[in-house]
Amino acid sequence: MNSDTSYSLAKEEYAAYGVDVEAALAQLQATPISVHCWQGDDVGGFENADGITGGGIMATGNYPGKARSIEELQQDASRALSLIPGKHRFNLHGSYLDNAGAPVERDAIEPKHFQTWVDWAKNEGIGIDFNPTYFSHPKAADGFTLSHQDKGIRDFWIAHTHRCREIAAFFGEQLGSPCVNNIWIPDGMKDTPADRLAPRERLIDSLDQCLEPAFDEAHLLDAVESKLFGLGAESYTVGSHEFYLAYAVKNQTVLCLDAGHYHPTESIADKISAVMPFIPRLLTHVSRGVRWDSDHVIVLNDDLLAIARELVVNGFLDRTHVGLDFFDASINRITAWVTGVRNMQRALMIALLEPTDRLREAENAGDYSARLALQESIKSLPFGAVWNHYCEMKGVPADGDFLEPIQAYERDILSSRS
Ligand code: RNT
Ligand code: ZN
Repeated sequence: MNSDTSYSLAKEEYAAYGVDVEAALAQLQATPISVHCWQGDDVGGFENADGITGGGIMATGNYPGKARSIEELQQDASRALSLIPGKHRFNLHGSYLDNAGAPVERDAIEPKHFQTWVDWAKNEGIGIDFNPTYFSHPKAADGFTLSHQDKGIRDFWIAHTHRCREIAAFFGEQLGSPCVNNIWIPDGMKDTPADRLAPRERLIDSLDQCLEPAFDEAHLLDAVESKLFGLGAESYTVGSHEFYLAYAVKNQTVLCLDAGHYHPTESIADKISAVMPFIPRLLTHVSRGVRWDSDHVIVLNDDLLAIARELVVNGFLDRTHVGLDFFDASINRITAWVTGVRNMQRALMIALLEPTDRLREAENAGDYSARLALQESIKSLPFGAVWNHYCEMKGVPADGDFLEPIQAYERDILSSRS
């Protein structure tokens, strides 16, 4: 059966459930995924040659071929984007600057150090998102940044945040689409603190100063991201979930929910409808936690389907920035990107194809048996035929066909990198 026939039959099957497949695909097409740069070089950045990470995040594995320069990272990202249907965004960190070989301190970085990224993004026709980098730095080495006891160190990181907000606004203005600048700090303690409050009070004060200069929302949106624990910060995290939830509600910033930053049986899927009535916008860091790691490549599992469903069926997509956050250095990094981004899109598409009205009708009628039967029946619907049709429409390989071009790229390009 050719793919046109599979697609036509699939459309009929969905129509029988009252689902308009073409409308679903139009919405999928209008939903960019913010693709994180750091999967391409194991969170190393380009401040210096070492690219050593610290601050509780660590990529594990030594698969050959990682990007060693901005040029290589752009080349790899372009290759990945060419195998993903639709137009997306690229999510950079402060440490991915172009310093032309002369180190620039983090409190002195400027838009000009990111001109090469603007040029590349314009060429790709995509927007950029941003993050200050509060890790992998001598002034973060004792585990504290914006909540540090030392005012000098806090001021340094506040200045870094100001520079990053200026850079983010520059991206937003240059690329004609608001840039989300996401604040995540590693601050925390390995063992039981004597004082849990003082660092949090200092963090509130620092954040207030960081966010003090106002920018045009058409250029810059500020986000804050919590965490549960990190490597070496197992007992206490200053910027916990409750802390940032309260901060975002009070200050009406974007709230970032990272799927890997909660207790293992907690899912961010259930948090979405709880926080959205109180915050203006949501940023997701869709990730996959596995035991102590919070950053495995996302797979099409129940957790991912549940997150996508909550964004879609509640009509939250227009207030959500769908970002990803994973980094696996043990496999081909382009395969990691392409598989992860496509999985996010597949999950969104499956949610967009859900006959939600029928599920709600059953629920509102108190008929939970019908709800269960329907929830389970729709799992057999032919979403694969719709997805492969979408890929064809967008001129990218169907599932099963995207690995070969990545293997060719590895042979031709990646294998010559030491
Ligand atoms: C770390 C946070 C943060 C980072 C990136 C690199 O635990 O999830 O989002 O992964 O900024
Ligand atoms: Zn994250």
